[in-house]
Amino acid sequence: MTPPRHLDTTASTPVPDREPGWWRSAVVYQVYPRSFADSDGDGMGDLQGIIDHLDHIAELGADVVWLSPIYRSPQDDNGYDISDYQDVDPMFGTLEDLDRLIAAVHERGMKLVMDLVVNHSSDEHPWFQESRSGRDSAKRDWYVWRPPRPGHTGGEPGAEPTNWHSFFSGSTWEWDEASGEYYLHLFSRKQPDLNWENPEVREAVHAMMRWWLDRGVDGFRMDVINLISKEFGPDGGLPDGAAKPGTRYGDGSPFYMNGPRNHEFLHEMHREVYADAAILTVAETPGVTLEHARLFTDPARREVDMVFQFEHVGLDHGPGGKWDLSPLYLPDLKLNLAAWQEGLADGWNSLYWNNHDQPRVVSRWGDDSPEHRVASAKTLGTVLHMMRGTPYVYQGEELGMTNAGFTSIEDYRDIESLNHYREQLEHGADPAAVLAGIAPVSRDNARTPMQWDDSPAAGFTTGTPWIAVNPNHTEVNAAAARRDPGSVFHHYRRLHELRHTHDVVVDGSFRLLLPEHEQVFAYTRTLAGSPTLLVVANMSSQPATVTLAGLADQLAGEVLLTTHDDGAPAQGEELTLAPWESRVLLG
Ligand code: TEU
Repeated sequence: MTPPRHLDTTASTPVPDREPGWWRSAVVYQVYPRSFADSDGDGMGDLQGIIDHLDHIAELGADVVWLSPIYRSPQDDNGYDISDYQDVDPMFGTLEDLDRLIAAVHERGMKLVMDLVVNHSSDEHPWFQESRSGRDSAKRDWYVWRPPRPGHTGGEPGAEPTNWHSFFSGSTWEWDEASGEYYLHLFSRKQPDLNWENPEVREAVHAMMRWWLDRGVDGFRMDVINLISKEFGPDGGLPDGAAKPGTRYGDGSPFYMNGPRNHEFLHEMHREVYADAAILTVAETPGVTLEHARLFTDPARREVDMVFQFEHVGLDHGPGGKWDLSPLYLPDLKLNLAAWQEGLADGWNSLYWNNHDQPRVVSRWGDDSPEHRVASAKTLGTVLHMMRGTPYVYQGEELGMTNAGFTSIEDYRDIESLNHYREQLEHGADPAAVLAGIAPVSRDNARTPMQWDDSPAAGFTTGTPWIAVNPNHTEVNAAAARRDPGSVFHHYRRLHELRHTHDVVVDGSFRLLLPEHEQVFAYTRTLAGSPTLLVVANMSSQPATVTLAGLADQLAGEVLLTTHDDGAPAQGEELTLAPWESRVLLG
């Protein structure tokens, strides 16, 4: 048995001990501060709001709180554009509030992980301000500055040093008239990329990270950390990417994703910052391959503990990419997740459906109709949480919160959605069609306020929320879920309990069953000295019948968790499941 997760809170030190590998049996809860809870009525979540609601997270049985950025920021990308890495933005509170939050998290036996956003800073960071002051600035080389394309005049379309398309639309290059060069920004023009080739940049980042560890934080979630090493040519040049159909841009990702010095930079960070700290490090790595993930997470290489991979959340992207969602084909999802389970069998996975960048999973791959919302949210939770790896729960996922249902561009706040809309309209696209593409996938689906109760602003604020509250908060809210033993909340709580009490959930090896089945997701977890864990889940809104050869004992085994108390008993190796019914069995 793994030891109890929650430490004795009466112990004299509120700082939890950190045993090496403690995160293997941990569940992480992600808080998106601006949308979690507002304590002062300005319509924006804040640190005191988080402190006020920590018991919700503790009751859910989470071990770790990951805070999306609360640093000083112009908020061009909701805090992923940082102008001071060592201060709290006044809209969220003060450093003292953060110290109180860290203490309050520790008092509850939990740990705190900070977001680390160092692929880029804000253009309002003093480092960048100094860098842009002139070509001879001492910090010029802290960012990526390049002259216009030969034969072109700076600032004119086509003069950009490369044809790369930004994650947030438009070029990745911004012309700086005053100093006569372009700077690189893979995201918005207010998020200039730091130049990791420069050792001073790396040392400044390491020093900042050490400062946070001294302040008591227990880990880092490293934003797009596999984009930090760009593939510069011998002369410092960067190549054009393959043309992106329908745009005047190219795909630069082969020249900045999992780049040549990426592993070296993370190994160096490990050595300089956390070699002896036993913190949790999770690298956010869009476009990561299994091969690179193995390298990032191999303990012997001393880089990071785990990565967020993106393959599974790209499976429903159509030919037009993320704005062109198509229905998920379940066997694709099963095979993909199984490949990661098996591929990282000697390493470690992170497990997630949701975060602040993804649409709500119950709307995306579940069924958010009144009839099936609760069961599908529970079943999605079950198939994810019974896999091997560290599960991440995004605020509101434990309530089965749904997509926003926005119908007007005025409702949206996210820079990615708004820039995409503008770029498409500039190209003559039909506004209604662009909106229809944005609605199911916009990051704002995840960012509507946390639904605490059925009051007008869902208990999120007494003021006007910065983004609209989902009207379904009258039904879908934490107060109601906590009262109802059949709620998604209590189901997630039990999933976390299973991880904390059954070694097979933490360490068992994974085997996918019925890979081709288009409705049912089934797998086993096996561990020497433990009965076999069997997960069978109907991932559809129709009943499903399966035959699980050789698993009659497990099908008749102990029911650890189910979505339907009235489920039909198995007949030998055959089982019929109601829509969105799932069972976790031990036998
Ligand atoms: O996201 C990186 C990322 O690649 C995507 O998930 C991104 O959000 C976008 O949707 C791609 O289409 C991280 C953060 O999680 C995100 O919130 C930031 O906007 C981004 O980095 C830049 O810091």
